[in-house]
Amino acid sequence: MTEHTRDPILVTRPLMPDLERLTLRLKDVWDARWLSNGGQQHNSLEVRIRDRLAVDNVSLFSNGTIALLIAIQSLRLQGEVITTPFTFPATTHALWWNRITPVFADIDPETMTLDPASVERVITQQTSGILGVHVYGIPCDVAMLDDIAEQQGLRVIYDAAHAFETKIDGVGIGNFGDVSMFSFHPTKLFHSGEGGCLTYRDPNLKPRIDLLKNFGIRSEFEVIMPGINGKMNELQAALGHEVLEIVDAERERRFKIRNQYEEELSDVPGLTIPKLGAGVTDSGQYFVVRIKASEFGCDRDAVYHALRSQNVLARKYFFPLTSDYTCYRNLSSARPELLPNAHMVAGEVLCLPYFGDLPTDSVSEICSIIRALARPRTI
Ligand code: T4K
Repeated sequence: MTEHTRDPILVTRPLMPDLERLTLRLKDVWDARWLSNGGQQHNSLEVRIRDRLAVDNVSLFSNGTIALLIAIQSLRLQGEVITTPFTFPATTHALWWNRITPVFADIDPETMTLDPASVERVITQQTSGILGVHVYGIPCDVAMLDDIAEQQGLRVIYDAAHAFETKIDGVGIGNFGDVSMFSFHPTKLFHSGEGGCLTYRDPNLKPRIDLLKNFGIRSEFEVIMPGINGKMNELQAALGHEVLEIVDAERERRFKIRNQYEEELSDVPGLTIPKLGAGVTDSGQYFVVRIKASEFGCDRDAVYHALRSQNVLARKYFFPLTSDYTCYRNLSSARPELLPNAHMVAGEVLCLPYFGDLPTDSVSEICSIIRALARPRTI
């Protein structure tokens, strides 16, 4: 094993708010002696998140995955739901835990999100909904997907785990589809230790969603549906409040890093940096590159290993595809020949270290390692 002289450079580091400020806030929690079940920190954070995401309705959760499970329950989806295989396991698992068969559709080769034409091809009598993912904060083709859903009488859920700051023409990404889920895991730009939320336009969903995350309890002696425990507690919410104070500054720092990466990697043949569509606001969540082996000179895995040998822990989000997991690969929609773009993209992507504290020297070092592997540019 190689001995490294310095600490690993991780793909991300969580935002750590000022400890004294957090302690002051926690003093309020201690004084109230109220730790969960809709406390003051939770309730006030819910309002702040609603304003921040510029949406009409929000429910906070203990993590993003349980929020997604409940989003599916809240819309009473059943049978089959069409989804992308290019995602984190939670997206597909959330369907399975609801006894729904995931039906994989292919992705668009540029945006890496669900391809609406592919979605249309796999709609059947059993289809009840579409579950898209705004992967890396890049929005799905929400206009097309919402349109298909309306025509076919389907519901739409967006996994917006990576998309806290994403907007389309100034409209918060949580306003599309029926329900959107955001993750507040520490690896996310905005976090609450663990946590997440659902956003939705229909205010009538709020009572149902909030009951579902609290065991279905309506009053002391009344349980009206089989709910679960998905509540965000006061310690999470207190942390979330303080992280919210420093999110804007973090985004600015990340954008400087993005600019440096873009400058230092701009002329590498076979390496592309995905571009956002017109009017789309950058979520600041990930910095991803795509390696086309035939032009670059070696494949994505070679780059991954070269970085690793120098203690740079870039990540292959999202390889393998969820359709290739042993639990899903026998589904008829999981056949690789049906998902050519997803397979191509999963073989090309690499998330490079991306967080505000990442020193400029480290960015340069990472870029040098990558450039040294690339085929020399022919003039
Ligand atoms: N949908 C999508 C599309 C998602 O990407 C996710 C989560 C979800 C749904 C589910 O939302 P949650 O239920 O998680 O709220 C990480 C995160 O755990 C996961 O939340 C995230 N997506 C996924 C993309 O990344 P891993 O398995 O890569 O985590 P891990 O432990 O390898 O950490 C990643 C890096 O972050 C490491 O380099 C270490 C660093 N790190 C991590 C933690 C937890 C820190 O520096 N400090 C920390 O506290 O999944």
